[in-house]
Amino acid sequence: FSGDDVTVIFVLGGPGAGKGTQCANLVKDYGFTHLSAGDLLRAEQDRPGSQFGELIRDCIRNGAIVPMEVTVQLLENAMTETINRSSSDKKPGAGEAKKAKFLIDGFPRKMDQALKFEEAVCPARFVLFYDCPEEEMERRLLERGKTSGRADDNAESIRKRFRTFVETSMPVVDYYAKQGRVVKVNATATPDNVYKDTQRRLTDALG
Ligand code: UP5
Ligand code: MG
Repeated sequence: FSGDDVTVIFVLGGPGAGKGTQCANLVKDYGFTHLSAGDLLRAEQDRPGSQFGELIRDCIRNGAIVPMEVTVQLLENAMTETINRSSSDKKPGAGEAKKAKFLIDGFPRKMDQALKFEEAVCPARFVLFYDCPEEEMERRLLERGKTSGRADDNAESIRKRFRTFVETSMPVVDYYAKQGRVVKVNATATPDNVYKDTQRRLTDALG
């Protein structure tokens, strides 16, 4: 893909910062397609016949990062499917299909993934970064863990996820920040207020 065909925004933030919650709002109001790398990995893990099921399960439980080849391929497939679906939906004579807009949530979490994706798939417009203190994220995840069924919503996995985020994923945010390509939103307020802030910041950034 090229930046002329598609718009990609990376949505980053610590575990439980509210990436998925805010992406759902943006889909509703702005017609983005939301691709959560974590959701795609969980679906691949459960797909009968997947050769990556065990690997993904181990990584997720340990808050470790799945080798990027797997994740980049899943994202690229999902983007292609979305684009093909929207062009086959198009009625003859309806004019050019609207440019596809993707929120890529929870990716890239490691420098090599960022470089690989931008080289092999598509450059990103910018990073939407949700900034939230650990104790608030922990509170949210433990609460969600009561009902989510997610294998990584337990105290031990959460601790590992936080560690991976600080050591491996924050450097990605810092890399984009140095290039002036980060839109930072404080994620501690209520979901509604975080969304209002997101809308304001996004309107500025998209021009
Ligand atoms: N909530 C949300 N916003 C709130 C607010 N403002 N106030 C109060 N509560 C709020 O929200 C989390 C919970 O908090 C929910 O209960 C929500 O209602 C509440 P959510 O919107 O789900 O936050 P999100 O940031 O999406 O949290 P998530 O748990 O999905 O973050 P992670 O980044 O940990 O999870 P992800 O699914 O992206 O990745 C999981 C694992 O997959 C990784 O640890 C890794 O092992 C693997 N992975 C890779 O290996 N590679 C990748 O590229 C991606 C993932
Ligand atoms: Mg999420």
